[in-house]
Amino acid sequence: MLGLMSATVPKLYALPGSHPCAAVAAALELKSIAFERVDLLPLSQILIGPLLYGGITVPGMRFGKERVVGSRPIMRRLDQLVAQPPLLPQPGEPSYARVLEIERWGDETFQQAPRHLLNSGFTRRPATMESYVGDAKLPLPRGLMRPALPLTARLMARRSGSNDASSSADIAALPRQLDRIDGWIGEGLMGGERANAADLQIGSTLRLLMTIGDVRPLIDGRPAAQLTRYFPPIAGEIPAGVLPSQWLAAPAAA
Ligand SMILES: N[C@@H](CCC(=O)N[C@@H](CS)C(=O)NCC(=O)O)C(=O)O
Repeated sequence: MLGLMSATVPKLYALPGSHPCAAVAAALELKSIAFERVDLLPLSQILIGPLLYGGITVPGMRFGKERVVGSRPIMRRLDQLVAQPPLLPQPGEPSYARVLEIERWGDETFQQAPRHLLNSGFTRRPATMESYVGDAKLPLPRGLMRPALPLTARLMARRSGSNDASSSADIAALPRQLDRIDGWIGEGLMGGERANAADLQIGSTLRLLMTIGDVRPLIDGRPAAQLTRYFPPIAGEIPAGVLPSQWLAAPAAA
């Protein structure tokens, strides 16, 4: 086990609510790897991430002196460090390349949707951002962070390229994306008894999307919604009615 290989407990650098961080945390739990989670303040990772773990986005990890940045590189490293249970099918299996490709899509494409939609919710109602902190231990008391929430929300939106156009396009694209995910579950590539890397990547995104009251009804009841079962309950809520109702007209008609 990892404890025998390294004297120091691996550290996961994260942001509260972050979905790729949740995917990595679930993989660590699945493999019974003890780790220390360090929650950063939003945007602080740009300054201190390079020093702490060698990157400017989370998740980042340190295994002793080794630093790994990004949910997919971390998943690959975890499989090297602790083989069981594996996060991917065996390389010889036909599903191997498909699961890797679904995971890549989950990281490069699907991951952006909650980012844009949360940023749209936070800029409209900055107080909702605090609900995502849950019981995370942050380096500043919440009372001190509160006055900075409106500016933080605007800066996060700018950094992610989130605006009304990107968010309404993400909602419009969601039904077809969910059809794809339901299809992969139907093919047996995802949704098994034990999560694989694609389940963790996409399930964490769905779980975060389902904290947005206006979006949740689009996912509820679909097979895709079952992928959230690999995760503990999430803190945070943007109540229904915060996002403009016209954004929901296209998916409702579909
Ligand atoms: N696709 C990358 C994305 C990482 C990413 O963008 N993480 C967000 C949090 S969910 C972040 O660090 N955002 C801050 C920023 O870009 O400044 C991964 O899965 O590791």
